[in-house]
Amino acid sequence: MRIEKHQIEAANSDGIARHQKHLQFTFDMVPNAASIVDKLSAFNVAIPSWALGAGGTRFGRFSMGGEPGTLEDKLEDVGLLHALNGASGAISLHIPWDIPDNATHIKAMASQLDLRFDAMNSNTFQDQPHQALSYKFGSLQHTDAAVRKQAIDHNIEVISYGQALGSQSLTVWLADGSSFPGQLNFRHAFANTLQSLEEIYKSLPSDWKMFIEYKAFEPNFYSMTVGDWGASYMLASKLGSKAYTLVDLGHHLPNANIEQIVAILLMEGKLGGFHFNDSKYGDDDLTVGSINPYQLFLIFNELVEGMDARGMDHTVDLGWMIDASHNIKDPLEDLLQSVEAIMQAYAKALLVDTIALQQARENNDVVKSQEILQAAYQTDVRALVAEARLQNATALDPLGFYRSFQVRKKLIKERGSKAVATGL
Ligand SMILES: [Mn+2]
Repeated sequence: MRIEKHQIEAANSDGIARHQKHLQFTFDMVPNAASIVDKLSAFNVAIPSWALGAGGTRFGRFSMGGEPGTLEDKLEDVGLLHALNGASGAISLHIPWDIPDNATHIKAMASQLDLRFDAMNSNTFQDQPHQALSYKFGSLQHTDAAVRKQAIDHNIEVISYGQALGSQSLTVWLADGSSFPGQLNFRHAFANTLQSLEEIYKSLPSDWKMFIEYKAFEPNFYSMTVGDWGASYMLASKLGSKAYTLVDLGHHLPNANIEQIVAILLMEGKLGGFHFNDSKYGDDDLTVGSINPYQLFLIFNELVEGMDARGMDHTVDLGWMIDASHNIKDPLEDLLQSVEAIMQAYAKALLVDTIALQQARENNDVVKSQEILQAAYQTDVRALVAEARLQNATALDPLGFYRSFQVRKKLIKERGSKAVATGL
């Protein structure tokens, strides 16, 4: 199904007077409001193809009905989000869950929906039917060169699928590691991983980036071979200028200072991409901003400051993506909430008084420094985010439109109540 512009315009007319009032108030309070709206309207966050169906846990999975059963359906779902918020104009595909059998057709469909292809994701964390060798004991780290070769070849194949679609990056996340002491020679596992990545890197087109994602624990519970930003940074540095570290918010040990990690990686020119989600206990894959929105703001504060310090373009110089699992909510509603939380954190980071903050820091005025950040964080930026959507001719209230238009009900009618998306 598609949502037409005139349907959105009609719905917007209801709330426009209230919005204008709210916007005027915000413009009066925020000095650089107009430029913030421009930056917000240019900002996009990629939607991963695996987040469009209901996620599951080890214990169960509860389908929403009307889930996208094909790659075309997935594109259509992201197209719906983008039509509503104007900020979801990219999709990140996962191979083998989303093999584009007819790349020309898929590309044409994406361009109709105003979508581009973000990072391609390889999968060596599970075995596929008809796969010759098992990844039970790892992939790029494996003791057996034949298993490593199979995993290398898979990644190279993923690059070629991405090239056909116009993607320009490969994200490598490895489940490799060990679950018991003694199982693994840490040095050999790391060396094998580096050597395997070098093989993949050789096949990376000159205008592509390779993102190396780290994760502290799970599925392995004793050691993860790429377990933290240090390991990822080391691999990215050894590989070369096209390799970068990717930060996933849920992939740290509890209470890690993620904003500091982001700042240091950015300074070194080695932060490549970002996976947004939120968590309470571990890699919980919850809705962005639902548990700790202040941390999200502090991260964005470092992102904006660090990118500006290097003259980077906020919209394209880092890979922005949501990586979450929607277990009990309608995935599309959850994604609308996630994008909204990201836009709000970004907007708040843009209104930090950086000159005053710098001065307060130089004077070691701890109280003033904190006050400056809090003043930005506590500003109500919702009207600015909504105005950015209006500039893009999208919905004033995406979630409200989604519900009143009964999108899920229509999707169930179209695809059936038993339609299940590929993925975990
Ligand atoms: Mn991730």
